[in-house]
Amino acid sequence: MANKSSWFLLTALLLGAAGVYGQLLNGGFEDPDIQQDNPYGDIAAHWGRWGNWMNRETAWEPTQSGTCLMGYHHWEIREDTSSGFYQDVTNVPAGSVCVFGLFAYKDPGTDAEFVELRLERLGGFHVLANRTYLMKELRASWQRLWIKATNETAGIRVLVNVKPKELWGRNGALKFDEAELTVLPPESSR
Ligand SMILES: [Ca+2]
Repeated sequence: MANKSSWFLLTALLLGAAGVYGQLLNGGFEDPDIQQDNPYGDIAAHWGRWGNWMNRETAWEPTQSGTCLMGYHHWEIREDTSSGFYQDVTNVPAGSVCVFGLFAYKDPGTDAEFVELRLERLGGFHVLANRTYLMKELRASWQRLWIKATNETAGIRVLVNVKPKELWGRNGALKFDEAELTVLPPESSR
């Protein structure tokens, strides 16, 4: 009985901690960036992006939440370079177990190479863990993708990278929504 009580207490502490650390901002892509001089609203607030045709969309359906999502216009891509989006999260103690997940939806016929989820050191360019999903692993319905890593230094970057089909004649689109980061801090930080 004591063990059971301890387990409940530990779970409560972890769940509480998960709420305190590492919250992603605008994980559902509902808010546009209004800092930059961009009248289209295709940049999501609190998210960085690179490459072409990775846009916040307000009229694509279905969404997983709200009325907006991040849409990859694979059929529009004219080069073989990747596109993606990322967010730096500062309030994550070093040594935390971090789980980054988001929902993905593959339009029928989409023939991109892959979707890659990454956790990187805060500020990027040092990969802690990555996971690649091929198109055959994705469905024309919302499914949750995820990646887990322990950060070596404080903070973390969550990142989604999409590689288009290598050859000309690209089809389809990918939708992303409801990004979420769960952080379990090390016992020493408590
Ligand atoms: Ca949304």
